Amino acid sequence: MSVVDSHKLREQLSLYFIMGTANCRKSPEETLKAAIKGGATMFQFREKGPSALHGQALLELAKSLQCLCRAEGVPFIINDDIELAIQLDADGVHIGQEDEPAASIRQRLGSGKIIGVSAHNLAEVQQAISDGADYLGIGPVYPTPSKDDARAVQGTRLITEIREKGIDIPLVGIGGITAANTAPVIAAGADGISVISAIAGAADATAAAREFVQAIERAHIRP
Ligand code: 3NM
Repeated sequence: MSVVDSHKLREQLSLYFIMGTANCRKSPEETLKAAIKGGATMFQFREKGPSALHGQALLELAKSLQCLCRAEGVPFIINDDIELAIQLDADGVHIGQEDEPAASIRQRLGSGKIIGVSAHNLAEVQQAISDGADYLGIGPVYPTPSKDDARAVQGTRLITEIREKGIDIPLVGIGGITAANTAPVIAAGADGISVISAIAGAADATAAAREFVQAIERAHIRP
């Protein structure tokens, strides 16, 4: 059973920034600092790809990003690597469909940790909920440059369907989201949006995050 406060989690999911070294224009630390300064409310460390760090270098970077998050009161979530999350006492983990189910991860992490699951259809959504996921990542909403094995683009259809069925779990839309195309994702019923490239790849990550904050606020006022 999860003891995560879902009201607080919805707020934390508002602007959920994700990145690893491969995604950054500047250093990961500078990029994360800039994104948080601009208003990112949650962070996921996602170290993927051929240039991904391993071993001590991975641990050192994860610790330094966690330290930045702690200083700003932003939850620090680790993608996939449950051992690293346990070692660092991270605030949570995010897993895909290929990973160990949320229920057994919950036992290993202990109570009070956030578990997010990527889901791409209603069956995966229902399974993740019964496994005890705290929040879902639903995507790809738009075409994405950041995930080689992304599923078919699905727009906001699944988010709408989840809410129409009365499923109330906290969730974010992900995949190709920019400040300009944020509004339909929030209007469909997402609590927030998850972003890699539109912030990590921006010349000014603070300005990019600020644009998202404004777009999200506007979308809540005028759905
Ligand atoms: N998961 P960007 S799409 C990490 O569909 C990830 O589950 C997705 O990056 C999914 O903001 C995606 O650059 C990449 O499009 C998101």
